[in-house]
Amino acid sequence: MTSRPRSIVVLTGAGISAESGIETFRAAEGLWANHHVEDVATPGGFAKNPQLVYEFYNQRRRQLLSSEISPNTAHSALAKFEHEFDGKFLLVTQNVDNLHERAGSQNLIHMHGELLKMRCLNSRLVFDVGTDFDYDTHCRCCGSAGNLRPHVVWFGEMPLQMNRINTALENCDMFVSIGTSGNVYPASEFYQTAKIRKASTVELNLERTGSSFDQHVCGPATESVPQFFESLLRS
Ligand code: BJW
Repeated sequence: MTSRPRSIVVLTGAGISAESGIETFRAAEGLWANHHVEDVATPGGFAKNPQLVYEFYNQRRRQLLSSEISPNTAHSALAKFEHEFDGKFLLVTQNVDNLHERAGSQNLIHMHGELLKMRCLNSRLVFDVGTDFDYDTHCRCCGSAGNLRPHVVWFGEMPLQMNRINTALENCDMFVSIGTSGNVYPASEFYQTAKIRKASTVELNLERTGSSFDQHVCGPATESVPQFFESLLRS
């Protein structure tokens, strides 16, 4: 049994949404299985072939909005924990889906952006989007076509709200990483930032990754996440 912390930061990755039917990135049949990463996840790829990138995200947005996809028990367990916990709680997700908010999570940062948002390249204004869009779509602020891009963070770009995330990491006494391979900086270093202030660090993942957390729990998120957070509430 883990003793109850006063301030918790949780990081989630694609693994938490896998059992909702959304593919992870690096699995053999994952989101990048039929693409070169540099073609669909870099500013250079977008500049070279915007239509390919628009279609990649349009297809994922259509899937997210379909009736097949809904939050699972891991998303719900985090929302329940946040609601019942009497300390500080910040949920940072690398995922661009909206399953955490649909499950009821509130104090949430999408550090790699959101699939249901687009951004104007001129004004940097961000808009909600629930349909396909592409090079020919006219922007709501400047009225021109060719100015809209997915509001996501690609390689070489700065993740969102890093100041807020770092402050929370530096002041937490528990850091929990769920369903992420730990391949992508800066999220891959969050556990080390938390450790500097002696926070306990926990990994919940299907399999153990290379990072050295204080505690590793292996198993599907729909089992490990409800069990871990229920036990924390009872501690
Ligand atoms: C389960 C499960 C189940 C499965 N239950 N678990 C050399 C050159 C150029 C750049 C760099 C370089 N070296 C380092 C960099 C930096 C670079 C980087 O990290 N590159 C590495 C590839 C080397 N990072 C960046 O460029 C970042 N920006 C940056 O560094 O800015 C500078 C800066 C920042 C901060 C301070 C100061 C300076 C930006 C990174 C942006 C990443 N963007 C993407 C795409 C987002 C849009 C989209 O969705 O398409 O984000 S890439 C992709 O990877 C996506 C994910 O959020 C991210 C992480 O993936 P995740 O979630 O870990 O998924 P998987 O598939 O890898 O793993 C799934 C895990 O789940 C596995 O472990 C499974 O076991 C597990 N799992 N089923 C539990 N049921």
